[in-house]
Amino acid sequence: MTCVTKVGIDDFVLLDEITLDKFLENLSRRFRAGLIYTYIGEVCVSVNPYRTLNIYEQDFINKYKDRELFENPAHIFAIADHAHRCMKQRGQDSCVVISGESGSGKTEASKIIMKYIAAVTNLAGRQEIERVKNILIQSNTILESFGNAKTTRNDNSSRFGKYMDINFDFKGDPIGGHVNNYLLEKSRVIMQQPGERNFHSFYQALAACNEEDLKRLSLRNDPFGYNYTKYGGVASMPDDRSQYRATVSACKILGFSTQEIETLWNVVGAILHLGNVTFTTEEDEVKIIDTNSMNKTADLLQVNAEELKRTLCERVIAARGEIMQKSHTLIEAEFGKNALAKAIYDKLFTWIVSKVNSAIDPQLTTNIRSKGTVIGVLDIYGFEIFDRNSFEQFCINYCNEKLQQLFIELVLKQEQEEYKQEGIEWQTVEFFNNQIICDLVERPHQGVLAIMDEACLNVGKITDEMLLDAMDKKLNSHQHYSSRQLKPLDKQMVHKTEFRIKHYAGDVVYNINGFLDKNRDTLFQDFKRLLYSSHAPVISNMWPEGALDITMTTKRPLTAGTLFKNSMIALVKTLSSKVPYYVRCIKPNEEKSPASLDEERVSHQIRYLGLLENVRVRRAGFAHRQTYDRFLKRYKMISKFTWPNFTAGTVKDGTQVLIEEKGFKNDVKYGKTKIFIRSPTTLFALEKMREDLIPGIVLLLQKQWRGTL
Ligand code: AD9
Ligand code: MG
Repeated sequence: MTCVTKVGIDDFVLLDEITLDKFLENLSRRFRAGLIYTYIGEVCVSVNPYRTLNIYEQDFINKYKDRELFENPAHIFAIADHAHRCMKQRGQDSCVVISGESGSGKTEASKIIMKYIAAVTNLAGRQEIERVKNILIQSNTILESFGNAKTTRNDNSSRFGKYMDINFDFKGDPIGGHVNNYLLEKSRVIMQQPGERNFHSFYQALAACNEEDLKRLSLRNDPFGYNYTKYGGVASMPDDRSQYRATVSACKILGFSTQEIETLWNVVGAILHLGNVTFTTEEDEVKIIDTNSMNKTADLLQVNAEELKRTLCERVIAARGEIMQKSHTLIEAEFGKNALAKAIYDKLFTWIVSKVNSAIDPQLTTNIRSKGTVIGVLDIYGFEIFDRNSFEQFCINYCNEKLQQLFIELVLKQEQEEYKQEGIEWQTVEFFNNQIICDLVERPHQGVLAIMDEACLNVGKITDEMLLDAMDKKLNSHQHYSSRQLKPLDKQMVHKTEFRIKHYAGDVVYNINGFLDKNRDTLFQDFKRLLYSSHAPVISNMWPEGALDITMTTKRPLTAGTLFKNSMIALVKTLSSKVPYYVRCIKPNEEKSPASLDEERVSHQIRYLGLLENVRVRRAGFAHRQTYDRFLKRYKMISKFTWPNFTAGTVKDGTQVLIEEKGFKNDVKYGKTKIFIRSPTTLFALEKMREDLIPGIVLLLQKQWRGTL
C-alpha cells in the first residue's frame, strides 16, 4: 500500500487563516505530494492528478470501509462510504453531486465512486447482485463510447449529462439502477472544431472492426476519408481499438442481442456514409453526386435507396388539401442531410440508454418489488469556453449554473439560514449568488430561452440576427448580458453575431448562428417516415412518429431549449429531495500535465466554485446537528441521568444534562430545536460510548425479556 504521509492539512476548515493564498498553498503542496483530495467538512475537493495513482486498490478499500470521514486521510472513498452507510442506516436517499469544469475529473470521480460501492457490497456473493454490479459498471463503457469525444479541453469529454440512480435493498446491496441522460451534443456528429473529434464510436468502428465487419459496413479504416470524422484533423487515438472490444463486450454483458449489436454499428457506418453524400443542382433541381455513399447508407439503415434519395432531394408537402413534391434548394438538401445524421445518432444514443435502463431495472433484474433506497450519482458536462461557443455550450453552461445554484442553496444559504432560525450567534458570510444568471436564462417571457422560443414560433420569418436583436432589446440592461455596446478596450469584443454572458465561472461569448435551428430541432417528416419503414426493427422502433400520415397535423413539439430547461428543473428537484454529498473537481492546468498546478487558473476555480465561502460557513459552523428529540433517543443510554428515560424536563434539558455530564459543554451550542456539535471528534466519542454500551443493553433487554416469560 502506498504510504500516505501527511502533507498540509486534510480539511480546509483547519486552515489558520481563510485566505485564497493559504487555500492555494495547501492545495498545491498536497497536489505535488500526490494527495489530490482535501475536505471542506463533508465536501470533497479533488484535483485532477493527470496520472495513475495507486490509491484505489483493495487495501485502500479495506481502509475506508465502515469508517468515519475523519478517521482516515481525505479520500473520495470516504465520501462514497459515508453516503452508502448513511443511506443504509437511516434509509434515506442520497446523491453525490460532482461538479467542476471540463477536464477536472468528474467522470473519473463518478466511476471511482461506483467501483467503491461495488467493492464494498454483496459480501454474501449473491449472483443476481453481482450481475447488477457488473452491468452498472459496464454501462459506463458503452455510454462513454457513444456519448464522449475528444475536445480541446478533455480527450474524453462527456458530451451528455448523466444522472444515475443506484437502487439498494435493505442490506445495502445494489439491486438495480436508472440512468437519466441530458441533451447530447449532437452537432458534433456533423462538425468538429480543429483539434477535436466526433464521438469515440465512429473511430472505434473504423479502427477496430475486423476485415469482415468493415466489408459489411463498406468502410475503410481511414477517418480522414469521411467528412464527418475529418473536420477536427485528429484521427485515431491509441485506445480506439481496445475500446471497441470493450464496448462490444459491454453490450453483450448488458444483454444486447447479436442483431442489436450489428444494428448499432450499422447505424454508425450509415452516418459515416451519409456524411459523404454530396449534392449539385441541375435545372433548378437538387441531385446527388455520389450515389454510392447514398446506396451504402440505405443498405445499412435497411431502407429503400430510391426513397432515401428522394427524401434527401425533395419533400412532400400538404397544401390546401393537395399533396405535392417540392425540390429542396442546395442549402436545404445539405441542411436536411445533416439534420438526418444528427437525429439518427441522437435516437441511437437514447435507445442505448433505454437498453441500459432495462438491463438494470430493479424490478426486472431481481424479484424485489420495492425500489429500496437510492444513491444518485450526477456526472454532467463541465463548464466550458471554446474559441467558438454555440447553443450547446450555452445549455452546458446553464446546466452548470443550475448546479452551482443548488450548491449555494444547500451548502451556503440553508446552513446560514438554519443558524438564524435556531437563534445561533452567527457572522454572516457573503457570497455571490448566481440566481441572477439562472434568471437571465430561464425567466418566463424575459429570459434568453423564452426569447428564443418566441422567435422559433415564426418559422422562416426570423433569422438568427433578428433573434439577437430581440435579445438585445430585452436584455441590454442586464448586468450579466452584453452584446453590441461594448467598450472598445474590452478584451473580448463581441461582433454583430455574438452575445456575451457573464457566467459565474467566467465570461463566454456565444455565436448566435444556428441558435434558432438548434432550438427548433426539427427533422423533415419525410425522413421520419423513411426510417419508420426500415426493415431493421431497432431502427424502425426508434421512429414511431414516422407512422403518421402526411395529412395529419401534429402538435408543435417543445423546443430543445425548453426541454433542456425542464429537465434541469426536474434534476434539481430530484437532487434536492436527497441527502447531498459534494465532490468539487479542480483542473490543475490546461496542458493535461501531472506536473504543474497553474496558480492563476486554480485560484479562479477556487473563487468561482465558492470554496472559500464554503470553508467560512463550515468553519464557523458545526460538524453535526440534530433535533433534541432524535439526539436523546440515540444517546440516552450513555448517561445515568437520561437512561432509560429523562423525565426531569424537556428533551432540550435532557440533552444539556447529558452533554455536560460527558464534558462536551464547550463544543456545542443549543438552538431552539436542535443541538449543534462543532467538532466531529465529539460526535465520534458519543458514538463510541454508545457502541460500547450496546452489547450490555442487549443483554439486559434479553434478561428482562426472559424474566417476563
Ligand atoms: V468533461 O466536463 O466531461 O469534459 P470531466 O468529466 O470533468 O470533464 P474526466 O473525468 O473525463 O473530466 O477527466 C479527464 C481526464 O483526466 C481523464 O480522462 C483522466 O485521464 C484524467 N483523470 C481525471 N481524474 C483522474 C484520477 N482520479 N486519476 C487519474 C484522472 N487520472
Ligand atoms: Mg466527463
